[in-house]
Amino acid sequence: MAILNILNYPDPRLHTVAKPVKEVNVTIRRLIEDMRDTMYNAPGIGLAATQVNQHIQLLIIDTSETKDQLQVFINPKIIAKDGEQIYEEGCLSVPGIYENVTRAEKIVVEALNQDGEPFTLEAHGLLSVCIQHEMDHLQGKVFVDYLSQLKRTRIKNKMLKLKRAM
Ligand code: QAP
Ligand code: CO
Repeated sequence: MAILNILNYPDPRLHTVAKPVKEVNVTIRRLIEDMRDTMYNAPGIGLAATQVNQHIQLLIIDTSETKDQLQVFINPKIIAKDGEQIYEEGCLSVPGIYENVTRAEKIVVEALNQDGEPFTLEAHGLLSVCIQHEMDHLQGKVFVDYLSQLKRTRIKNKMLKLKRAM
């Protein structure tokens, strides 16, 4: 069991674009285990490899109450989206900040699971928001990038101030 370091906004490494995973091997499976421990420890409901400074297309999610329903998405692709929803989002890389973001209500996503097998999933509500939020990380995008310049600057300064106080 290993708890990985989570990059904090405004770390420039959070804007790295992730590369596809070529092979779901033992190295990837070990990273998934460490990301799972890191997410449950935080605690969080979603974590992208980008946030632990691994720039590959891998994300994990568990939106269950019981924290025993881990979902792994490798090389995810959104093949359909529909509708709109507004959700107050947070992020383990932007601790203490929660802001409304508008996203698609329904998505259909294709990905590989931890065994390298392809699957297709239709997601709504929180799970849909979470997948879209984590997939943004793989493109180097953080949810605060959807906010106004003014809000983003305030959040940036707050985060830098917190870091200096540590
Ligand atoms: C992304 O975020 C998400 O500020 C996952 O102090 C969040 O797990 C998608 C967390 C909301 C959809 C809706 C945040 C933990 C966890 C914090 C998280 C904090 C401690 C965030
Ligand atoms: Co996040």
